Amino acid sequence: MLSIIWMVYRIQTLVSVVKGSDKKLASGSNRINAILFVVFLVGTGILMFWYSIKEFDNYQLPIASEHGVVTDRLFWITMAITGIVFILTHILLFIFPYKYQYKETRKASFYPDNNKLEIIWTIVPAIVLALLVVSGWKAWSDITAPAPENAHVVEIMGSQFNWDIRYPGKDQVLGDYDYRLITATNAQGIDFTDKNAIDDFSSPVVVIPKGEPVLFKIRARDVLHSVFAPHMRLKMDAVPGMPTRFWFVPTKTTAEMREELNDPEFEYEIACTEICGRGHFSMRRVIEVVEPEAYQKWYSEQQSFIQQNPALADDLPAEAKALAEIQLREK
Ligand SMILES: [Cu+2]
Repeated sequence: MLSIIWMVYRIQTLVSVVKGSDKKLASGSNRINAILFVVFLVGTGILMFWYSIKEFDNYQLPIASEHGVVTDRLFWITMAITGIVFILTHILLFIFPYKYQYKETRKASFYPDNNKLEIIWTIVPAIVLALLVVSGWKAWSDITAPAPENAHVVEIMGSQFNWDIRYPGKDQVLGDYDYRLITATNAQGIDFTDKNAIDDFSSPVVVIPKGEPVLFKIRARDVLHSVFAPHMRLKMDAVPGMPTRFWFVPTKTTAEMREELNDPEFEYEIACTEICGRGHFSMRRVIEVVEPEAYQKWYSEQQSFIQQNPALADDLPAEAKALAEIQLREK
């Protein structure tokens, strides 16, 4: 097959040599190529707009946190500016090859430089980009500023392939941890010799109150993971050996969002957004946003790790063991 194509090509070349048409600067495909540029522009343009409009609701999830309004506004300002520039430059990029396709009768003019034009197209984008970067930087430093004192703390630890959730318990202080203490029952390596750890508890669902600051303390057990709660506009890497954090204020309860979306099955979720291995896709945790009173009630009803796994108290030093035993009696 290839040799036939090669033969045909050779014959064509020989024929053009005989006819003298090989002296021409452009072949017959010059015009076709020029037209294909326009076809590509229109075709991909239509595809892009069609897809963006069709999938718009999936890109633009309803916002359920205070700072989400700020990040979305920044996103759309950036999108508008870069979008307009993108569309204009691409129209020029593809229309010019068509308009200025090779013609025997036309001669290109020599136009080596224009300082004024170059200054304009350097300074204008520099100013616009500086404004975008500065406003983005300002928003980011506000969002990542230290959490308020009264923030509700939730620890989220990523591992292959799960999120382990820990709450500080009644004392509102998370106990220490150490990776060397990790066992099958103590997956998070909690150090129960620290008295702050005795009342820590775990939950299969991340329950948080509406309208109050929540601080996620994030870490990873093995590889890089990343906490992503799209409705909260929250994304933060979970890095082994380097704790990270993100605080925010949820603005709509799960029930309110269900009503708004007219979807009784709706759940807020945390997904892992760092390709962390084979089970990456399964790293999902539901976030349940409830009214503050319901949160307090739920919080006070939870059983601590020690209450759920009394064996954890066995090897503890006397002081911690005494505290653990008080808890076990309360059970
Ligand atoms: Cu992961």
